[in-house]
Order: sequence, then structure tokens, then C-alpha cells
Amino acid sequence: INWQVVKEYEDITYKKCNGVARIAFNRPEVRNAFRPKTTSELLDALHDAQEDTSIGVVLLSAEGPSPKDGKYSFCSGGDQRARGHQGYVGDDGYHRLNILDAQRLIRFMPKVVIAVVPGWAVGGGHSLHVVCDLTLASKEHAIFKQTDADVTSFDAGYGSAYLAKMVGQKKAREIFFLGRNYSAQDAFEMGMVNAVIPHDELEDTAYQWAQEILEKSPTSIKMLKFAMNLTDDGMVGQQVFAGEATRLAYMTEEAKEGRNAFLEKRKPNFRNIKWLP
Ligand code: 1HA
Repeated sequence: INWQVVKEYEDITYKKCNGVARIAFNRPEVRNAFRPKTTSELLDALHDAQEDTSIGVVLLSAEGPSPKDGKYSFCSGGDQRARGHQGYVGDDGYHRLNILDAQRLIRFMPKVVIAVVPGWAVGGGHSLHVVCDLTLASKEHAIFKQTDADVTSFDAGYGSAYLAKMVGQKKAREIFFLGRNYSAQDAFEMGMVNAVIPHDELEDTAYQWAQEILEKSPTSIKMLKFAMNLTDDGMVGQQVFAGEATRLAYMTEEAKEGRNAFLEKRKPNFRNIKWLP
């Protein structure tokens, strides 16, 4: 895989190759916890991947292992050392919860986002994998764990309520109420992991899955993603789906007539447009 570095960041790495963007947390010494800088870099990279019309699949992954103890991690959630009175505090002194902006970008971008989990996926890091379209996990090193109730935090949105739709109410409550460790295989059996992959093959497999998706019709893939989101996302889900429906409508002769008539200051003539059954 001939990855090309897109941009140098401090807390993440960002590369692209052949239709795939790879964004990876790069603070393995703290199990890839995110501080506000991490999140704003993540948002910047996600925005870039969303805007780049050559990109169809985004891999959300993590660098590692930790230079301190050799352990792998995906993300351990909010950096508790950066946690202030009202949120996570960055260099500007503001208290933010902007990982939720990243969750929404992942959820609403018209591309497939795959969580590639080489190790710990914990707290807000667990919620990130939940919100991704697909999850691939390291057979040997991935561990899924919800510590929100240990640190008086709670992702009461996608992290919990959407998780419950994914693994069922009883399992989701167990994950949050007991905060136990679950292996990749446990997570697979619960339905929150798509495949358990030998650690050494994880990144290549994720790239392979991306290439398979890229063989498909982009319009179909995004309409299907938004269709599957719609029922859980309420009016916003409808808005996102409807936006793409509008785009498709714009491509018709009928739409061109509507626009042209306005610009030519005349009444539109839709009389020869067929009312299909
Ligand atoms: O829930 C939300 C939100 C909800 C709504 C809106 C916004 C939200 C934003 C964020 C979050 C959250 O993410 S809350 C949950 C925050 N995260 C945690 O509670 C996980 C904390 N970490 C752990 O439980 C464990 O470290 C671990 C299960 C991930 C790994 O355990 P392990 O392998 O025994 O490693 P450990 O020795 O604990 O950690 C290695 C180093 O990484 C330690 O630093 P060192 O002693 O070497 O200096 C440890 O302090 C550091 N570290 C790990 N996780 C974090 C961390 N430092 C800061 N923040 C962390 N999250």
C-alpha cells in the first residue's frame, strides 16, 4: 500500500492511497486518548476526506504500540488530564465536548468509515467505533470496554442508545453498567464487530475491505448508508437523506427547466415531463 502523507499533525497521522483515507490517533503512550488538539485535528482530517471527491472510504485507526509498554490501543476516550470543570480544555482555555462533532461527521459523511481497532477501545473511544459504519478488530489485542460510569461521564447518544440498537438492550446495559473487558471475538458475537482479524493482517485487511467497497456504485453506497441511518436519526436523518435526493433531482431535465425558466424570467414548462407510474 503506497500511503501518501496528506498533512503533518501532532496528535494524529493522515494518509491517502487509491480512494482510501487513513486517519490514525497518534498518542499511543496514553492509549490514544483524545485531548482538544487531537479532536480538532481529527475534525480537520475528516473534513478533508469528506471534501475530497477521490476518497470513498475512511479508515479510522491508531498508531502503536505504546513505546512505554508495547500495548496497542485504538482510543481510550477523553484525555482525563485535559478534563476541566465543563469539558476538555485546549490551549485556548475553552472547555469543549467536540468529539461529538467528530461523531456527527463520521455519521453523516457520504462515505464509508471503518473503525480499525488494534487494541483498547475504551470510553469515548468505544463510542467512536460504535458510530463508524464498520468495525474490524485485532484478534490478539483488541479490547472493548466502557468506563464512562467509572469517571462520571456518559455518552447518552450514539455511544449508548445506538449501541443498544446494535447489540440489543441487555448487552448494551451490561457493557455500560459493569464496564467489563470484551475481546474482539466477544464483540463479534454481540454484533458490534464485523470481523476478527489476526493483528498482523489488520491494516491490510481494512484496506482490502475499502477496495471492495470502492468497486461499488458511490450513489448506491451513500444512499444505503443514509437509509440505514435515517430511522435512528429522526429529522436530521431525513434531512441528510433528503439532501441526496435533492441532488439526484437536480440532475434531471425537469430541474434544468425549473432553473432555466427562473434565470430566463419565464414560466417553467413542465408539460412534456412524464408523470412516471
Ligand atoms: O464519555 C465521554 C463523553 C461523553 C459525552 C460527550 C463527550 C465525551 C467525551 C469523552 C468521553 C470519555 O471518553 S469518558 C471516558 C474516558 N476514558 C476512560 O475512562 C479510560 C481511562 N483509561 C483506562 O481505563 C485504562 O487506561 C485503559 C483500560 C484504556 C488501559 O488500561 P492499561 O492497559 O492498564 O493502561 P494504563 O496503565 O491504565 O494506561 C497507560 C497510560 O495511559 C497511563 O499513563 P502513565 O501512568 O503511563 O503516565 C494512563 O494514565 C494513560 N491513559 C490511559 N487512558 C487515558 C490516559 N490518560 C489520560 N486519559 C485517558 N483516557
